[in-house]
Amino acid sequence: MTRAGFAAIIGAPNAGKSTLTNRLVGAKVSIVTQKVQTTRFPVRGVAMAGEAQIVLVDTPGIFTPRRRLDRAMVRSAWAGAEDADCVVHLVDVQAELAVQDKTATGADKRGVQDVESIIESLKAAGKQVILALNKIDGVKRERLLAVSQRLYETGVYSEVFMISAADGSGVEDLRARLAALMPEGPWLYPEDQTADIPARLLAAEITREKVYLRVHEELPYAATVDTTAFEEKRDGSVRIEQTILVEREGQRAIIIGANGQTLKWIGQKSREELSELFERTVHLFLHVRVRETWAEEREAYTSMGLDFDV
Ligand SMILES: Nc1nc2c(ncn2[C@@H]2O[C@H](COP(=O)(O)OP(=O)(O)OP(=O)(O)O)[C@@H](O)[C@H]2O)c(=O)[nH]1
Ligand SMILES: [Mg+2]
Repeated sequence: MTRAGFAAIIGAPNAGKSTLTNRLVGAKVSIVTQKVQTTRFPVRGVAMAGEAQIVLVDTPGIFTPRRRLDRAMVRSAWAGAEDADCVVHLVDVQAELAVQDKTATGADKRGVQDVESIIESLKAAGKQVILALNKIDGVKRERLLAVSQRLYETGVYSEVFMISAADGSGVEDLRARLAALMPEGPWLYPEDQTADIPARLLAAEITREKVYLRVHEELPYAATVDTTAFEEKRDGSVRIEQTILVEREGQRAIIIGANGQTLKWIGQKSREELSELFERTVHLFLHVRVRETWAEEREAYTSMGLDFDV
C-alpha cells in the first residue's frame, strides 16, 4: 500500500525551511542563504520514506509584508499550507533563545515576532500543525524543552519535533511522522524525481543564490534573475543567458563590482553548480540591467508562479 501527499513547511524568514526541504529530499531543490527572504515562491521537493512519497512544499518566510513582492510571497506561503495534507511550522530556536538572553540581532527579533504572528494566524484559522524546533545544534536540552513547552501551550501544535536541518539530527523521526500522515494512494511523482521546477527557473534561482551570498547590503531584495535563453547544443553542452535585474544604477555597479570582479564570481559559482546539476558543460552569460519597476510588473510574478494582485 503506497502513500503520497503534500507536507508544507512554513515559518518565519531564515528559520531553515529550505535547508530542511533539501535535507529531507536528499538533494538541493531550494536555494539557501544566510539572508532572510531568500525563498520567493513555493518550491516542491520529493522525499521518499519507504512506501510513502512526501511532496515537501518549501515556502517563502512569513513576515509583515511591505512591498507588493512581500505580499505575494507571504500569500503564496499560506496558500501552500492550505493545500497541504500536513503542515510543519519550523521555528529557529536559537533566535528564540537569543531574544530571551537579550543577545538577539534585529533579524532574530523580527523572526521571533513573526513566529508570534504565525501562531496568531494559526489560532484564528483553528488549525493544528506540527511544531519543529530547528537549529538545536549547540543548544542545551533543558533550554530546548523550555521553548518547546512555551510554544506548545499556545494550543496550535499537535506535536513537537526537535531537529537540526543542518546536521540532520531528529530529521529521520520527522520524516517517519510525515510519511505516516500521508494519505493512502499512488505516488504523485516518479520515484527518481526530486524537484519540480522548470530548468530555466531553477537556473535563475541558482544565480540569485550566488547574488545573495555575495552581496550583503539591502540589494538582494531589489534584485531578480531572469533566464532569457536556455539552449541545448549539439555537443551536449547548454548555453544559458540570464539577466540580473536591479532597481537602481548604483545597485548595478555593486553587482558588477570593481573591474567586474563581483559579477565574475557570481557567474563562476553559478556556472559550476549548474554544470553539476545538469550534468553537462554550461556556458553561462550574465547581464545586469536596471529596471526600476521590475517588482511592479506582472510578468515577474507569473514567471515565479506568484499572484500579482495581492
Ligand atoms: N545552526 C544551524 N543553522 C541552520 C540550520 N538550518 C538552517 N540553518 C541556517 O539558517 C540560514 C537560513 O536557512 P534557509 O534554509 O535559507 O532558511 P529559510 O527558512 O528557507 O529562509 P527564507 O527562504 O529566507 O524564508 C542558513 O544560513 C542556514 O545554513 C540548523 O539546523 N542549524
Ligand atoms: Mg527558504
